[in-house]
Amino acid sequence: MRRLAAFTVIAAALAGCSEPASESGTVVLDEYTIDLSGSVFTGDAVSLAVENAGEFAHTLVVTRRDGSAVAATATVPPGSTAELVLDLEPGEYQVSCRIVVQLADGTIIDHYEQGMVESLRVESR
Ligand SMILES: [Cu+2]
Repeated sequence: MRRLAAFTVIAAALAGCSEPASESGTVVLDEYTIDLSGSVFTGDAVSLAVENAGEFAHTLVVTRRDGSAVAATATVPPGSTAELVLDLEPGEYQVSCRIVVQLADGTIIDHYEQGMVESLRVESR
């Protein structure tokens, strides 16, 4: 918990925010799951620690219900953690991994299709 709080302040400072993020959470990416520490956030800004516990690279993309993206990490290598600070209007969002790879035999592996998609609800205070 103490480590997450420190991350929150640092991430907010890096993003140029005048106030620290008011809520934090963790997201664990794996093959092929997205594990959110909680799906409802109430803060104005939410700092997510996005950990890749898998053996492949993953991303975390936050989209509105119409599919438009509002935030995204860079590609998160296996064993790494990325910080993502969200400042979202109240509403329903989706978080997903957008990695798609084609194997040598032509097989396409779409992480979204494999199950890397979850819902995220932001409520007003
Ligand atoms: Cu992925």
